[in-house]
Amino acid sequence: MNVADLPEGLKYLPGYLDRPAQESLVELVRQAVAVAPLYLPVMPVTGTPMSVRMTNLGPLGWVTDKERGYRYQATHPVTGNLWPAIPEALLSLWDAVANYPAPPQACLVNFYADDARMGLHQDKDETDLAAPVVSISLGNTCLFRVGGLERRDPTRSFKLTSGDVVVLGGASRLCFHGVDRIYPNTSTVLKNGGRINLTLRRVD
Ligand code: MD3
Ligand code: FE
Repeated sequence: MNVADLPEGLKYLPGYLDRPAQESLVELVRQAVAVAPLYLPVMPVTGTPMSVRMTNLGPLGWVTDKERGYRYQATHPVTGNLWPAIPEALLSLWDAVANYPAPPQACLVNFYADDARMGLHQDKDETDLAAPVVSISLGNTCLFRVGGLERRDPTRSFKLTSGDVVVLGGASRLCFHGVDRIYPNTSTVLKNGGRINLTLRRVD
């Protein structure tokens, strides 16, 4: 994969977080999941479950269900409680890489078991599309795929490893993307395997 082939506005920062920084983020995620448990999101209309489990941090969280579909809301769909705050370490990471004058409003936490994947999709449930999405990978390596603005556009694949950060700004913000597979036993950051992806977002 040649970095010159990446979409305009996609900034790939391999190894941005060192091992201690990765470990402390994992601990913060553990603490958050203890009060805002991972849940299994389902597709709108059909109710088909996804394979990635999710929770959120921050004033707004991305949720989906059969009846009401994809949306952002202030409360956890199972507990009904407000989402936990976005930790300071993630707010300062955003400040360092996002080049955006306001803080993130949502941090979506995706947990991939080693057999989970995420189909090709666009992130367009946010009103503020001028703000980038910042993605942080922890745990096992994944094969990530990014295409263009149309589903049929050609795609490029690259691996995201623990500690990598990707900033999706500019034209890349609306590119189709997905996670084709997780490579088991490629990291020791998560004791029981799998992969965590954190995405920091502006919503409105
Ligand atoms: C490219 N997550 O949560 S992160 C998602 O690894 C999502 O869990 C994947 O796609 C994951 O919506 C990919 C990298 C990413 C995030 C947002 C993007 C890539 C993106 C938005 C536009 C283009
Ligand atoms: Fe996405």
